[in-house]
Amino acid sequence: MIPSDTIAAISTASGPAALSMIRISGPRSLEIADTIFKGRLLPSQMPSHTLHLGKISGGKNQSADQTMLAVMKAPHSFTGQDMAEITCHGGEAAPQAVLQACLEAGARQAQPGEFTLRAYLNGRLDLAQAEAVCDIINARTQTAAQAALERLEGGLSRKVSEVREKLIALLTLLEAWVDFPEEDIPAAEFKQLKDALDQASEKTKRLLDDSRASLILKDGARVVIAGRPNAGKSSLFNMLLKEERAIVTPSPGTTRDVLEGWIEIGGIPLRLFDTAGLRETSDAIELIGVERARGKMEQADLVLLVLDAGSALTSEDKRLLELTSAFNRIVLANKCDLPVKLEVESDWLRISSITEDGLKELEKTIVNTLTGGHNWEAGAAGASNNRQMEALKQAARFLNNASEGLEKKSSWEFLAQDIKEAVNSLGQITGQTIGDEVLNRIFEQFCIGK
Ligand SMILES: Nc1nc2c(ncn2[C@@H]2O[C@H](COP(=O)(O)OP(=O)(O)OP(=O)(O)O)[C@@H](O)[C@H]2O)c(=O)[nH]1
Ligand SMILES: [Mg+2]
Repeated sequence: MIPSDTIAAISTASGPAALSMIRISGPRSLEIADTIFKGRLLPSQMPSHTLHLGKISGGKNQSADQTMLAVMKAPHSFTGQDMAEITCHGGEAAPQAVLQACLEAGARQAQPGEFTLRAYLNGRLDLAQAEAVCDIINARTQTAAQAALERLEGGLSRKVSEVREKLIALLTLLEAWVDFPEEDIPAAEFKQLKDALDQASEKTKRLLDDSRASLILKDGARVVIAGRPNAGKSSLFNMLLKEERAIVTPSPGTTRDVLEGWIEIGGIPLRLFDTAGLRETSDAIELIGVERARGKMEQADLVLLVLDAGSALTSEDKRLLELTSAFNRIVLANKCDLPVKLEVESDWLRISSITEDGLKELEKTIVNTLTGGHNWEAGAAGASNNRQMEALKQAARFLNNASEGLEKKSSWEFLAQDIKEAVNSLGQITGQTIGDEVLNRIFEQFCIGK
């Protein structure tokens, strides 16, 4: 299972930088390092987890760079194999020369995510932890990085394994009953089974609830600014982005395409979308914009519905209020710096996209609406991608089937089958029950050198 060749890759991003790092992992790591590193000691003689100054020389004995080399011996390394990490000068030339020296000495260029894959195959990390490595690298806010770190340290895995192990214990209990199919289960055992199933369902549902936070922290909350033309959507977009990104003019129908920008509010990454003003139109280009705006609203985690406080509600506003009532939304009475003619309802927010009045209140309301008032900084270790989410949903479905089966006194075999399926689904999250194809697909998304 664990590859026996030795891989190397530049683990740092390319471009001008003070330093860069090249990583080597595999049984021949130290032998390769011995060939290319010229210092006081040979890497194979260095104690594990020590750092040494020396030069790397390439195939023609040309100096590649002055470097620091760290040795991590198996099994106490990230991958669980012998590893060397060479820190050289940054930029393009030096790291490429060091990598080239590694390859010429017998290492193979690593595929994306191959170091983490080896860590997983060696049992250093489970699959949910391996995915968290990627999430830390891609985190846009400190809170998101913190949540990913919690998953890397086993926060999600522990919760999933706890439910899974209880279910496995339940299966053992059930299997004893399979041998006596005719007998009724005694009341005490029935209650034990029912309680255990209820608890497993409850914990799985809680994990699904926590997943909303994890997913939003990882991928950003999709916040769509919508409203009729000229309400001030693009002005609000620019105000939240703190830059003049969208074109603002006094003529209705200015914005045609959907504009996107990232912001952070209260540690939550937000993907903010400015959209075309929603109205009936015969203009072919505007119509496409209106269709796109509607599409974006359908996928939103939150809609900011902008009304123009300078005029009374129009029929278009009324339609939009009705249309968005089913969404997670905040209604904004914009242009409150002007004389207000709109009847502002108590749960609407008064803002001005010109004077920035109401901005702080709006930011607070956005965070509260998205988090439901919970403190996400405390960390919610739920599923953080669709794969984990689907596995949790599947487990919840099988647990539900099992509970119903128990009530209906289905045969033990059926009951056991549902519980086994739930155990398998949960195992997909941590990787116990997953095929090579899925595994490869997951690690392909990693960057090279990770
Ligand atoms: N006084 C005042 N004017 C505003 C405010 N917000 C926007 N405006 C003005 O209203 C006009 C329209 O603003 P936009 O931000 O382009 O409106 P929009 O909703 O994006 O319009 P479309 O893209 O056409 O749908 C511009 O002249 C803005 O300067 C505000 O809070 N106060
Ligand atoms: Mg606009």
